[in-house]
Amino acid sequence: MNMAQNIVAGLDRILTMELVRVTERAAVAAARLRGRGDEKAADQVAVDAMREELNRLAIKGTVVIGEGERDEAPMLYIGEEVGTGKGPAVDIALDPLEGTTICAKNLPNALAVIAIAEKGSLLFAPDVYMDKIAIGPGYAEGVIGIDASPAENIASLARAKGVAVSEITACILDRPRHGRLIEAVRATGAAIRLIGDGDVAGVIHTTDPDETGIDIYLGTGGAPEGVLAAAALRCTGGQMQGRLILDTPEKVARAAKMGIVDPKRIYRAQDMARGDVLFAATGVTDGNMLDGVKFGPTYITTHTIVLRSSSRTVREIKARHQDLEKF
Ligand code: VTB
Repeated sequence: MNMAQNIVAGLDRILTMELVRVTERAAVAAARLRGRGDEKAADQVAVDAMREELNRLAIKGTVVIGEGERDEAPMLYIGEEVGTGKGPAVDIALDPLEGTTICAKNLPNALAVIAIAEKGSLLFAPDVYMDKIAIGPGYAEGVIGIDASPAENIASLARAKGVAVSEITACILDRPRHGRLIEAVRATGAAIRLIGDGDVAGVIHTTDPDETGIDIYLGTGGAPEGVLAAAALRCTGGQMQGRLILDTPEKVARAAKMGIVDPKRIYRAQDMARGDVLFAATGVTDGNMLDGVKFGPTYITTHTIVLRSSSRTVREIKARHQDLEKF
């Protein structure tokens, strides 16, 4: 096969497999610290492992969504150049351990996550909250909207799905700020899956309701996590809308510095992650879609989902690692 065939649209598809190694490595590192009550340590080992593996890739990568600003995060900070430097220029959004608390408590759905896109294609999101709404694929555009009430969105989704409202399940982060949202959803008769953390997984779960039991994601969570979730939805199909919560002049100014001119803008998934996008997530703890890392007597198993937007391919990779030196 020549290179021209290999680079069909946008990113080189070879990178798909490379990304799997990156999230596998971070997930194994974090999994060793599952249930130890030490969020920081679990995050740190995941960051170290992901960075080491990422730096082996033949890319000229820039971290766009990372561990934080340069002064607060020594590794995988926003703006850090990663990869060998010899390869395509790409933007990277990552979270080596999405759900540090989940991992520390050994609860479901902690993930190691990465998304990669052509240079300039990922939203440069400040670390503020984002109001989010998402549903899976197969629905007409406009079935849900961020400015409609929870009752309207749930009724509209139920109609489109052809079920009673009582058969819809919404996923919401369990936070005091969601008190009114939770009340409004409960008043419709729909069910709620309350999650402690991990709204990247929460959004992704809407893409496979038969497997996960989740039809819609609602509520506010981190904006960086919003971009990661949008990257996944670009690959699986589905609809998402997000709006940054810039409720102080300081946040508006911070966002403006990152190039955000309209603080009230509603971003769809395709606005947050444009062009060809690759996305990979490996389970750290057991979850609704992915199994967590398992440590066997002589091997380690990992479960990864890897997605590519230009072909809409969804791959699940269960790996048995027998050379444990690499971890
Ligand atoms: C979510 C969730 C993350 O932050 O984005 C959440 O996905 C939002 O922030 O796992 P609050 O915790 O302040 O509500 C996490 O819980 C942690 O990064």
